[in-house]
Amino acid sequence: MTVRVKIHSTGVCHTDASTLWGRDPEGPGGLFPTILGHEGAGIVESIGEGVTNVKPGDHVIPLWLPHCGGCRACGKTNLCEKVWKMMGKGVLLDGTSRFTCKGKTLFHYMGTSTFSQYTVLPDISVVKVNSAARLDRVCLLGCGIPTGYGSALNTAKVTEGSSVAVWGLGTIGLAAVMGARKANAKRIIGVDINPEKFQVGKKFGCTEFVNPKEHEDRPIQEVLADMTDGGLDFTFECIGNVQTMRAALESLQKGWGVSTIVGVAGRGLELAFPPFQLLIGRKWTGSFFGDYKGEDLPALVEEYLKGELMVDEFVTQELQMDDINKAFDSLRGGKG
Ligand code: CXF
Ligand code: ZN
Repeated sequence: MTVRVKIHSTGVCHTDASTLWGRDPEGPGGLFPTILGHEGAGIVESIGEGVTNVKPGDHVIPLWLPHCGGCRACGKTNLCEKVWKMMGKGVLLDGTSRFTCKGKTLFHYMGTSTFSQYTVLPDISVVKVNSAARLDRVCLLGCGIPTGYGSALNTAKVTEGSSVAVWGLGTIGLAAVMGARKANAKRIIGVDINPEKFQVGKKFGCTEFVNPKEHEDRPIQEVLADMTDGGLDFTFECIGNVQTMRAALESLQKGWGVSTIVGVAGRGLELAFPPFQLLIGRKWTGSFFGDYKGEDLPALVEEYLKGELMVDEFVTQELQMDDINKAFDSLRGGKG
């Protein structure tokens, strides 16, 4: 049961860039030739037989992490067993590809392929959202914003009055900051080596900043421990760097601090750290799509429409499809 969607807008996520640049992380598959893109929004153009969740004309967000709703995992997580089996295979859940170019079959990407005028997806891979919302904004709810926002609200469950540090003030990190603010954290420290990010960080809720480049004489975990009476209640790694993941763990309060890995490390990289860090009760976890399911996205769209969720503020550049490579250049330069 499939749906054809006319894509209106798409964001460019760093995962698209990693795949394009030959540094595909575990997950998407890295198969070429393909149509990249997985952070889109569009309008249902037609539906196949048996489709009941959407109809032509509906505004939808494609889901790169759909779920069947019937397996063991669906009851507990957003990591559906049925979907997981097909992850990275470059085809739809039914094993087919619906794209060709000059007679040659193309691979799908993350089940969505939003860098396209039209895309075909399984019905469980689209969610209907309020048509009052701008599609060139809510496309960002297809990946980056929920990933960061949900890591703070759903995964770590940041508590009121707590202290938080976020490594990496890109889309994911800024969205984690926004989640921490929503949870009424008292202190939210942005950690980034690019001081240009501090201004924007403030807009999203950072109360302080630390630039590790200004503290090269000692480990950043010591700097943060000094600032926070021994350590933070919550830390978030939103870069995907195994060194900063370790620093984020070691910056926690002993006994109760929780560090959440949100950034995606390169394939094959491994973490090394003294297990004593865990013995003394520092806790490590990770967050995939912010622990959201597709069915949660309409509520985020409503939050946006009510002015309670920042989305417009994430947009750094708007380009036409023909100029898409400029978006990748911006990502490469740390500007987008
Ligand atoms: C990624 C995270 C790493 C696995 C594939 C999907 N998330 C979104 O870009
Ligand atoms: Zn993404």
